[in-house]
Amino acid sequence: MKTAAAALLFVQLALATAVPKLETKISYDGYKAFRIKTDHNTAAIESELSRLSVVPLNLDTDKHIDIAVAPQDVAAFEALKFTTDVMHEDLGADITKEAVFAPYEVTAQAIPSLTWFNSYHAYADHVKFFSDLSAAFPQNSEIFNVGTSSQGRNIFGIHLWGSGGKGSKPAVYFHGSVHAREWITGKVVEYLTYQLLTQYGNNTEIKTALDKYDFYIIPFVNPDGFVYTQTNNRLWRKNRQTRSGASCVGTDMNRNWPYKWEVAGGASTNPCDETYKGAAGGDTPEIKALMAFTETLTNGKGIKLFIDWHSYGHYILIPYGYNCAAKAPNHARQLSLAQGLSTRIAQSYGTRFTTGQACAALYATTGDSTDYLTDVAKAEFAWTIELRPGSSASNGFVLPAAQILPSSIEQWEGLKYLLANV
Ligand code: 0X9
Ligand code: ZN
Repeated sequence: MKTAAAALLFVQLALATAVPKLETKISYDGYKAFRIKTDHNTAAIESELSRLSVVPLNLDTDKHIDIAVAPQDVAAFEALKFTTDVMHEDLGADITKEAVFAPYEVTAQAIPSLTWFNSYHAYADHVKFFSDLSAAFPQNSEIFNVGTSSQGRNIFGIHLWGSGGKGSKPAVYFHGSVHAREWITGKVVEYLTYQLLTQYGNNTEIKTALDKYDFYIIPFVNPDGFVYTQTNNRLWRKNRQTRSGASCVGTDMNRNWPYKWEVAGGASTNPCDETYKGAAGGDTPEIKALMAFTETLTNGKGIKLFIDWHSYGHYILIPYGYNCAAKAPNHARQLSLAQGLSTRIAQSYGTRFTTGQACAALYATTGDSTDYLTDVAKAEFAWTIELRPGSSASNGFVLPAAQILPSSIEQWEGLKYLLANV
């Protein structure tokens, strides 16, 4: 099992120096982002980096280290002569471009227009998009709430159903935006929802799928974090929960699910770290609400397929994360289905997704959603999908808006394959 202890220490040190504690908007203007090839020298490279003001961007640091270097340290970093690719010449400039949100338009039929997928949007508009979409298809959808976030926002979802009526079929269940900065996930989940609803009436393949499954799609399971990325810090990951006695804000919701939460090595116990697991499994209001909702699905018609949408890296990850030796009973079937999905995704634009067990293919985690969904909630398939970009991209969490549609289309093609074969 790979542990991320060294990486976590690095993240902690780097954040301590790079991120001011003030509640002002953090500027990444002039930050240059690099992907460093590690060649098995991760620890040595991290030790050099600890002397510079850098913001770490990835956790799978034994393969490569992605960082944004503060303007004053770019020259010193380049003098280190690591083997690098540039991810952002100027991260702040790319964030500024990304924040140009196109106006929200609806069609004559009162359905949101496809132009929605040409840009990112403000959180309030996402909420409106889903309520408008649902209002346009009242026979097949409704908005639901699973509870409230630590700052009191609704955690909303959209429920889709087909000819069997509401709640009559096994669940296909999606979570988006658990990590606040992974903006592409909300957009892709929106596109999948949009296609399911708008094509139900005129596409047999989609009608068959929606007649067979109830879909429960929660596009923003971490609304506070998402809003914070739009108001204060584009690179925020965790929720926004404060804790007495802790000077740092936020818990990594993907380390807080109470299954094997107590196992050491796959999360941090330091509230200032990016992978802080919380003081107890399920002690974040968001995960509490999601657990209660998930239980209703398990106790209802059961969960056929769960996908937790993340970015970035191009991965389709199957359980388990907490221990590389622990396999789901249907491990071989999950792997072959994931490989089939990867092949189908590549057919649209040649995008290659790596498939494998989460622990081995990426790194070990404890308290992640898919372990809980597999073991406690009894989902037949519970996966993490890490969306664009992949390893050769000149960007990371700040994915150009021009990639929203291609990202969405390749996943839509993949989802159709999954629904026909799961
Ligand atoms: O670390 C995570 O929570 C996920 N990656 S991300 O870069 N989006 O933060 C991966 C979770 C998948 N589980 C394991 N790798 N065990
Ligand atoms: Zn993530």
